[in-house]
Amino acid sequence: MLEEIPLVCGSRQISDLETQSVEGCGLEPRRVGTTRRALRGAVRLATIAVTGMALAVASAHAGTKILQNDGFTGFGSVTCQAGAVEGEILAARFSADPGDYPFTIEKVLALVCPAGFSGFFVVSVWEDDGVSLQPGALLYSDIYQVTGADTSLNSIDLSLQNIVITSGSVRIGLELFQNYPPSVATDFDGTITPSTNFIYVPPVWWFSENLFLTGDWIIRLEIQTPGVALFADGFESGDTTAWSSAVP
Ligand SMILES: [Ca+2]
Repeated sequence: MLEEIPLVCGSRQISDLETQSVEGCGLEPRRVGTTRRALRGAVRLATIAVTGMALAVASAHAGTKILQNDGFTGFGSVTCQAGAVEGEILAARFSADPGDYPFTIEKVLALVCPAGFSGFFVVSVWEDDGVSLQPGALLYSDIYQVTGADTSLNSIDLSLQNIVITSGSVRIGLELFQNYPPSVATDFDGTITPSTNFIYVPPVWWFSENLFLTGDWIIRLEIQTPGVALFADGFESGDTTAWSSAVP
């Protein structure tokens, strides 16, 4: 069972664009003897992007969108889910607008907490039917080192993995590779989107609300959509044959 510890997050205005580097490059995971596929490769490092400003910049790019279930604005309180233990997966599923398909997964963003605590998450991407507790086919999985921060999101770059979603939903999971800390925060806006947030407590998937969580995971997905090619003047087409020079 997860216990909730209130965490004051973003108590100062997030306006500096300073990027924090992740410490511990090249550290080996502490657990030995595992046969996980993820451990055979190098541990990847999540970068830390500044909340708010960084997301605003990202969403301004043509064809790039942020999918999220949480309502965290970058200011105020969140809840750090401190009861999570090794092997549990904190997960969320996302759907895009019809016009956004097919989309490519660019980044997974997550509010890792508490600040200053480093650890390892196995980041997984599954197909998802948008309804079931069980995810669909596993599309990607690898291990990343993360560091908690209360003014920024960890950013996991999957843009080179060529993960394309042609329809339906996608599920993102962050599996703890050690007991808390660190963990992932949920929002504190008093709402939880039903049947969208998950906790996998081996061997069972749960909807978060059925384990008495009351906030959405602050896990987000940056996607590259087909978008619409725009000319510099903002028009979608360069065909001006139907135009008239006559003043109406
Ligand atoms: Ca919420």
